[in-house]
Amino acid sequence: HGPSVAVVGVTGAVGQEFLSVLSERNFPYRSMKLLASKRSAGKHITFEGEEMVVEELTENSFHGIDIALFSAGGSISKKFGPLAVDQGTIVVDNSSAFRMDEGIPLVIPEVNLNAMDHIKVNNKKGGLIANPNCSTIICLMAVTPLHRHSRVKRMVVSTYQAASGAGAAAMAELEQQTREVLDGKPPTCNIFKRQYAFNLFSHNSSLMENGYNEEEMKLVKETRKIWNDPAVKVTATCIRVPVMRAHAESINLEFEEPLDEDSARELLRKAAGVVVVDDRQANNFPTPLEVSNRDDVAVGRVRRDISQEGNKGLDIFVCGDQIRKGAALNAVQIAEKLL
Ligand code: 11C
Repeated sequence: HGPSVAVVGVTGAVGQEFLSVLSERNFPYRSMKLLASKRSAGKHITFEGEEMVVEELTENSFHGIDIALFSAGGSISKKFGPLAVDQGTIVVDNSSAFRMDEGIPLVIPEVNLNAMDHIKVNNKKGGLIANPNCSTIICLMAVTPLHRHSRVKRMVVSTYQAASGAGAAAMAELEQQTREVLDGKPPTCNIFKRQYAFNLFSHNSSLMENGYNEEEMKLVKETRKIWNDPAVKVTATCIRVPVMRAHAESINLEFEEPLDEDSARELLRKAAGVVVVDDRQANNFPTPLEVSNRDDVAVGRVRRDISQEGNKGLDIFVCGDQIRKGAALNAVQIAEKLL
């Protein structure tokens, strides 16, 4: 019983995490197909105790597949996503290819599950659901419980983003560079073309005409779409830091109605998928290391923004595993909701 499932991009960092999350959550599947580029086809992967062979992704890969989890980059999604949908497959796409397309639901299950109400797995019609960018997911997991209570008018986000957001090769390069620098050798700079270990730099996505990079504009546009609130004001600065797999975000909020810090903490404590780590006495707050390999997004440093009038501003600090809730877990949760 259960749907037939395909994982596209299975050898990547998110692809591997898809398998871990599917297995950990006992996702009910009838069959599992592992797909990747020609380069990776033929590799052996052990999944749930069974040795499986990675197949090459082709136009015919989706025959009889109910749900396909895609994480192989935007161009692969653009080419193969619609082909899969035509064959009756429901695609959950982790790339940015379709996120802003009208009619494509952009979903964080805890936030806007109703956006995918019309997509069902058993009518064989196919469909496409987009997984938001990791920075957006981690941010909105923390901010939405507050926004539901008192509408957020404006949000200023500053990110500290891990290597994993740029893929498995970037994670490997961070490790390699760290060793090289400690050994007094010149660091290997294949991925970001600069020293990453013991450094940080503005996010590597393309700069746009307005001076923002793509990652920053994703936070702006995706928030508006997910909240279905075109008026919400968002600005962001995205920075890559030498952390392995969890993003951190400092978020400043301006609310329409007053919201004090105790009420905010209470709302966050009750929110699904959120854990509050906010111990001022011990100076203990969320860290990327402590949320790594964890499902929940951690929130702390909850405090009134003293620069805003009338209890209408808060500052928070958020950490979330980029590969897990930022990508694979969110996509698997979407797939679960389809069943
Ligand atoms: C990062 N968020 O951390 C990026 C990577 O739109 O899915 C994912 C880009 C995307 O670098």
